[in-house]
Amino acid sequence: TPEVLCIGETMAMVTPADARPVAGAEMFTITPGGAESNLAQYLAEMGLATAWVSALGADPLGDRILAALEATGIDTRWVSRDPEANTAVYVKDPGAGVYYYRRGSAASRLGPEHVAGWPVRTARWVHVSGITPALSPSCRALLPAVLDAAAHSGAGVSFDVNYRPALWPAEEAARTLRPLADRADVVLVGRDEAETLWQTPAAEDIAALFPGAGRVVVKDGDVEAVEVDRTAGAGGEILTRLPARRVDVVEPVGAGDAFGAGYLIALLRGDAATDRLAMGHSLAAWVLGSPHDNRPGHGPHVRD
Ligand code: KDG
Repeated sequence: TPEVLCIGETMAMVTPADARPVAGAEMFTITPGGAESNLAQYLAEMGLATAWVSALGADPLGDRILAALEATGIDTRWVSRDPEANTAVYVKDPGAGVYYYRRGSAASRLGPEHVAGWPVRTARWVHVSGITPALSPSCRALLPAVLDAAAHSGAGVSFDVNYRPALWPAEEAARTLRPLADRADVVLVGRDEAETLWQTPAAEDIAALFPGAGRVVVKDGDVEAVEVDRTAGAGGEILTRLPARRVDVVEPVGAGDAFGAGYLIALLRGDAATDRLAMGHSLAAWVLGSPHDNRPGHGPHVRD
């Protein structure tokens, strides 16, 4: 049985192999692109029994994603294949941005009725993100069902806010994500995205948005990370801040997932607050210095 479940859509990510613009590039790579499975990969690679749970189309891109994620050690037993929908596609155009082809995808058709079939009750930890509620009305109803199941069994929950402006307007995201995140044990949120969504640039004010969460971790890119910990009870809060390592940033996408993975790996093995943030920074530095969203095997350029 998996110790950690990561739930959310993974797309077939198409990237020009030589970093030329998509319109003129000749060679492309296709790898799994999804915030929750990115995080799951690091956990699996660190030896935690980790399952990624989602839906894929019954198509070759789905086969490819499944094979690539299984090769990293992720348990994919609970991934369903939908014969009536496609695997979503995500195109990264160097210098121009990212393009989603995901409306009506297999994962967007998931809903609360699927949760009973997933091993939430036996898991120690469940990781979800604010991307899921942006995908469809049924996906928006999915996270409350996951949170209910986790609350019932006592599984811990981490929630990465992961605001994706291409998917929905800030006002709607702000209204939807805040009460969901507030039910988590750990909220992971970028300083920038909190400012966009809730106009709160300071870590202390960001933490105050989620009074129900045991720990709020504010990631400020390659500057610093701050953890506000309320788990000691009695209304007390312990604030820990740790500057990030110096990195030559090649491509920032995926650094938030890596940070979250490092933080959770450290939390789950009982490390102290400073070590939790340090582990987050270490994995994030790895990704910041590489053109990839994940795949820690690709060389970093870290200056110490
Ligand atoms: O965190 C990186 C992800 O944003 C990327 O891999 C794709 O999951 C993705 C999304 O929905 O943007």
